[in-house]
Amino acid sequence: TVAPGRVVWFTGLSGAGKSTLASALYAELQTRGVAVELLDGDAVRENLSKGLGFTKADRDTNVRRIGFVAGLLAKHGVTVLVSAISPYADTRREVLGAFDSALEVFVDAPLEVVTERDVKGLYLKAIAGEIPHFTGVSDPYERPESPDLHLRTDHITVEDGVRQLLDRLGA
Ligand code: GGZ
Repeated sequence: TVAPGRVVWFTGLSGAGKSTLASALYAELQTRGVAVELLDGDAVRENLSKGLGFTKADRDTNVRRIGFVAGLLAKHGVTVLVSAISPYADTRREVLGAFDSALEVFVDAPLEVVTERDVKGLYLKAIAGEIPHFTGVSDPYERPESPDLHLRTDHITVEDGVRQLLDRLGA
């Protein structure tokens, strides 16, 4: 039984596997009858945060908006899965700190690995200088110092990750 109203916040580089893990956990929780919602970076930027860019100010605005919506849902007992790079430690601390028991999940794969995967071809463009402020290439990613869960996605499978997440949630 997953305690109601938990927030699970996936942070990490583009291509590290945040969305993959979050949607796999989402599916698993749904089959268990848990009220769960997914706030995914891509969908959020197309809707809630349309028009925002990738400066620190815009990323912070994005992350705070996600935190606000997560709070509304969690208040009603919904388990909220957030998938967003959320690269700045101070902003994560501020937003996650507002919850009683948010889990910070560091979805971690080395830059060489995500560059190699380059699912969307963004790293190639960023390295060529075609995308300014690209996280990990031309923009910072501040690694969590003490995440609740640290998943090395170059070493574990999605199933392993989901198992560890369910463990952490007490499910
Ligand atoms: C990082 C970028 C950028 C730049 C576009 N830097 O892997 P994706 O493609 O599908 O997810 C990334 C997404 C980042 O949005 P977030 O809302 O997660 O970022 S933040 O939490 O920092 O606000 C990536 C794509 O947008 N993308 N330009 N410059 N990622």
